[in-house]
Amino acid sequence: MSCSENNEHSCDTNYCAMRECKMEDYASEMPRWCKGCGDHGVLAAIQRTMRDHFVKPENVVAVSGIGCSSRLPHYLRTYGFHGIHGRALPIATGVRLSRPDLKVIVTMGDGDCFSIGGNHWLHALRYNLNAVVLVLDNGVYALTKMQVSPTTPEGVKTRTTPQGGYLPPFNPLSVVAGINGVSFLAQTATWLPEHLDATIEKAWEHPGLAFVRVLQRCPVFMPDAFGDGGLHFPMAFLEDEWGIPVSSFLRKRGEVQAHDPRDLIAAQEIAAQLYPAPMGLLYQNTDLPTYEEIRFSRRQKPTTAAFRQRLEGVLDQYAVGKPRNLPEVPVEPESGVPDWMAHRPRKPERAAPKRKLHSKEMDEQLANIRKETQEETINKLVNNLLQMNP
Ligand SMILES: Cc1ncc(C[n+]2csc(CCOP(=O)(O)OP(=O)(O)O)c2C)c(N)n1
Ligand code: SF4
Ligand SMILES: [Mg+2]
Repeated sequence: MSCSENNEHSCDTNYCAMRECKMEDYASEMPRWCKGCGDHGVLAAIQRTMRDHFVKPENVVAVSGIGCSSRLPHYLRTYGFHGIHGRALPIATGVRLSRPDLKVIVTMGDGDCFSIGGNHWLHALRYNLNAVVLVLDNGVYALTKMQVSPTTPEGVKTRTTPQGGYLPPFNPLSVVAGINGVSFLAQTATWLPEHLDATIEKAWEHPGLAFVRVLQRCPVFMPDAFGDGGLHFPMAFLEDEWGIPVSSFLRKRGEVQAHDPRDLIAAQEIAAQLYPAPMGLLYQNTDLPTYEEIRFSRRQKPTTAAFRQRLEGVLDQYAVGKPRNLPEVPVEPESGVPDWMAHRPRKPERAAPKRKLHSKEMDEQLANIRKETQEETINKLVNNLLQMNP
């Protein structure tokens, strides 16, 4: 069969693996995000990374929870799973374990990941699943129209904190850097397209769970979270030959801080630094095994026949009619009482209440018991003696 893309090889699929994809090949419907929303930039950065890495859309699954940010899989022309609030990571784990041949990219919001999905987040990090995990952190619950989130800056008014948030914001970088098993931690921002692109590209290439916190502008519900949409936000760009390149443009936007991303202790110190916000690669360890590698190396993959047999067994339990291994369908007895009712265990008969004994009666009964016991014991002893000396 000739190639559907007119490439110079024979190809028997409509999706030629050697075809070249353009940006529009990764785009589906028109995004419904607001004008100026940082989510647009993240979508474009993912699409650019896929194009530059010659990734075919059919080899990717985008998974999300619920929120503005979680609408991303709708706009990316790959396989997608718009999950439920906070549960993107368990879904992604299932996808990876059943289809390790597919690349998984997860997008979540700050509420989605750090709040309702917090528990899943911690354990996914520990598992070191092979996936790109982007948290689009705008410091607010945006989809539900401005409730306080774990990363809302202190004192900022929201619909659930009309007098301003009471607590200092949660620091996700410190949490990630403190978990054993973490293999990749980076921070970038939607108002720095070139840094965002380079960070997503680095995360895409990482063999393990690449956790990226993307500071995301939400001009509608949190316009001041990052110093006028990032314009006056204090940043420190981490520089190293293993890290994210710091261009001359970025040098003008903030400080430059030397940091070796292979040094976990240094990464933990930097993660705790709130201002200037560390931007770039905080930590990377490419030697850690992924969860899939551990799982598949210790488990024997069932053969197709064994798998089918197991599946048939499960399906049989739900078979209509006269399934195997299930009791016969009960027949109506003549009395008209359904069999299942007739054989229903009855309530146990209530025992007749014990009569209270007077003390004299009780003494007599005790004396009888003693007498019987004594006689029994004497009989036993006599029998034993007889056996010993017949
Ligand atoms: C189980 C559950 N709880 C709550 C909600 C309501 N809800 C939908 S989106 C959302 C918050 C979204 O905020 P975030 O995760 O920060 O995403 P953003 O919209 O800011 O991108 C909430 C609370 C829900 N859909 N499901
Ligand atoms: S409400 Fe905010 S986060 Fe949601 S689409 Fe609009 S700008 Fe983006
Ligand atoms: Mg949010």
